[in-house]
Amino acid sequence: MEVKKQASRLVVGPAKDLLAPNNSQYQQGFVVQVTDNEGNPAPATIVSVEMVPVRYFKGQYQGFDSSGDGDPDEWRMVYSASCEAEDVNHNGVLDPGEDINGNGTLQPTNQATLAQHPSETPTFNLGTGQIITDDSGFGFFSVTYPVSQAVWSRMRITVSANVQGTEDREQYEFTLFVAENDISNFPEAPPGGTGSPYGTVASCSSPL
Ligand SMILES: [Ca+2]
Ligand SMILES: [Ca+2]
Ligand SMILES: [Ca+2]
Repeated sequence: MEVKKQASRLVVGPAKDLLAPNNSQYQQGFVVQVTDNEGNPAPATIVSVEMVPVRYFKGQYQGFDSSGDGDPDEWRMVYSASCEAEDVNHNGVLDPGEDINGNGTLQPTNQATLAQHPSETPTFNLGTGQIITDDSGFGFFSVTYPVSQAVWSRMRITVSANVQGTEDREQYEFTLFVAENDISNFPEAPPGGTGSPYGTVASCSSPL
């Protein structure tokens, strides 16, 4: 009788809280976990990590009355447009036909970068773009970005690993997180100000 084997699993997602290493940046920790065909941890597995922007958003934060007393007390973002990232071939260069909003540069500006996790190991090797998992099949990395990019850019992380001869890939898409306590002090300005760095007009073909 043939025993049906479980496929190996590669899982990636955000870990714990959003960090603010300084006033101008956020840092979000991520964890990957690799499991082999029998459902056991896959230690010493090389996991490649890549990240590309997939969308950017236009719009602005507006004061919102969450307590119901008639006065605004927190900021909520109101999107006017959701636009496909202009760098469709993901090479980081503005190619003919990519400049949809006609401003001469790529949007989003792709200021989010992969980095080592600030405290957890094993972590991301900046030189190779890889993590080697620990005995439990875990590995860690982080994404750092200017606070002004939070909520206005959407990224896609792709992790891949070769487990027992099979190439596994997993993706995680997320809009850059904003710290809750940075938008709950209305009228103190939200990170980066009230407007999207990509404009407020409800059209992806305008830079305004
Ligand atoms: Ca209120
Ligand atoms: Ca390009
Ligand atoms: Ca552009």
